Amino acid sequence: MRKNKVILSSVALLMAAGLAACSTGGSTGSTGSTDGASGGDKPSIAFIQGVIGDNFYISMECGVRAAAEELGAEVSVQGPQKWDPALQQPILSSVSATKPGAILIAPNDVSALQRPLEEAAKNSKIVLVDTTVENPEFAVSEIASDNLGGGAAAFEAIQQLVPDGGQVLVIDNQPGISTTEARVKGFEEAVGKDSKFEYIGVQFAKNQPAEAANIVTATLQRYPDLKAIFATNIFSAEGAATGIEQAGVKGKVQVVGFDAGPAQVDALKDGTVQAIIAQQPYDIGYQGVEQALKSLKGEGTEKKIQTGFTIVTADSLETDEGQAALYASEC
Ligand code: T6T
Repeated sequence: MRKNKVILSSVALLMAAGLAACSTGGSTGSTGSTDGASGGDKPSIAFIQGVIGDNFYISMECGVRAAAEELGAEVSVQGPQKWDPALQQPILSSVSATKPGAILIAPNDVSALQRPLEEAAKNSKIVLVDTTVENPEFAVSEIASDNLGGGAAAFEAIQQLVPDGGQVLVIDNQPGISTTEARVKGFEEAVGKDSKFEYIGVQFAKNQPAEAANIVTATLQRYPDLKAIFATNIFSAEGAATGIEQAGVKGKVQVVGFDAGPAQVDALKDGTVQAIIAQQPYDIGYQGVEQALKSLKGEGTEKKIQTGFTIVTADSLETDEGQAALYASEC
């Protein structure tokens, strides 16, 4: 597997990271075995995504499947249709009822999934991948990007894109998500230290691109001098790009988005978005399986693993490193 590393880069700098080739086929939805702790000869691992159809979790699934194939585990993959704890919770309950050896999960909410996960931990080893909960002490491992650092890096990118400063907006998913809240916090701490910038606040698009596009339109009416937007995940960034396009302010308002799905890449190519922050979902998934298997063998696990990110711009997009950092659409 590829080595995990933290990369705090400037917009101009792009370092190696990203997505290695995925191993086996299979899209999101329920696949593979969920038949108890043994999974036949191999241990069974259930991966519950934050939401299906999100290239970040598709890439993570590729890492999960590759590790399972290399290290010997049966895998099932499923997730909610929408980012919604009320939809994810029943999936967790039904998966837990089958008593898989381990569950890898990206919880949709820091508090709503706390108790259900504590219950599930009575049947299975729990590895938190990407997001976490308020008190993750039941988990054998937590693996996530440096989200706080990623938020700060997003602001550094904006500083370089808008050296004279001005008004900046953040578009987030919704409150209660550990990852994107940390990105917002990292961004807010950084913007608060630069008096050239006026932070006009965070708005929530609920993982809906159309909502994010509306936020851009409404914000531009109120703040016609808006200089930059930080969009904290795939769907906020996708919608921010649409809003910029619709308002005819491409290149006038700079956009930095988290994640590197195909829509972000298209937006980078056409100049609607100036920089994207690619996480390492493949590595998170791969390492999630490694930690789960260690725990099932009674070996010690790493309680917390932090993975890095790569800032990709139009200039670095076509480099090998830029291409390697992009998310997968299938394994
Ligand atoms: O940004 C990722 C993930 O890290 C976050 O927790 C939720 O949104 C994504 O899946 C991207 O859509």
